[in-house]
Amino acid sequence: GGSDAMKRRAGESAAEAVTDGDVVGLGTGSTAAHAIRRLGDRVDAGLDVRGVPTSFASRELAVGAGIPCLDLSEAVGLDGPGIDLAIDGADQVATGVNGGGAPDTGGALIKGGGAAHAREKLVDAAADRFLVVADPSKESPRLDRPVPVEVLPSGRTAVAAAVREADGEPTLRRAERKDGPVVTDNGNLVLDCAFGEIADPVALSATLAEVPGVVEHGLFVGMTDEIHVGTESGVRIESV
Ligand code: DER
Repeated sequence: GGSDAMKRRAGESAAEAVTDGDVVGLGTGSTAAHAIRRLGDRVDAGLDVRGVPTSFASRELAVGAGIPCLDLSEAVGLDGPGIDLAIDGADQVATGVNGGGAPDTGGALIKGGGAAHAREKLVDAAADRFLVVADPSKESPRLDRPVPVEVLPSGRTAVAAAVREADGEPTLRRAERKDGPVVTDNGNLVLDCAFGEIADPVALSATLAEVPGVVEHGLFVGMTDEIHVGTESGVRIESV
């Protein structure tokens, strides 16, 4: 959804938040791609920055844009420089505060449309600040899109059964330009799990995380620091 102009405004807005010497997590998807391209322009203009890509695709874009890259294992850990901020897109952003005592879900995300959410979550969580870039079509009072779940191939049917136990409906993600299922950068498969409206993303996140065979799920809860929403007229920046 959302026009490319709005995605571009969001991505470029987040790229402006990067300061000299930063290590930046580079998200995956078409909105984050705008941030990567803008960062490339800023590198050409003399910005000193290093990128930590979240996928094969984002690394390809970063290298093409002239952004020096670090592997996550070089950036975080004892002698690494750390990650100052991460810029990443989302499939859905919760804007509502759940009434009725359910936990506040503001800033909770569904990610994984690009099947990159395992390394995205690693990088986005390791960053001191996590900036989400989106167009208004991604915003919703409650999360209600299917949750992508990366699974070990041999565990796909066991995980599917556990998802059904949790009142979800799992669908193996089929590839388009390849026969058979989508295979992630990590060599795993993806189940898109429909739960309808998700009243308590924190609880569902914990439930999915403990299912054996789940490599990573696309609920990002309690991680968002800022949301840059590209609009028709400009950018709306929300602090979470
Ligand atoms: O896979 C992801 O989580 C991406 O961030 C992605 O789903 C968002 O994609 P888009 O920016 O191309 O809409």
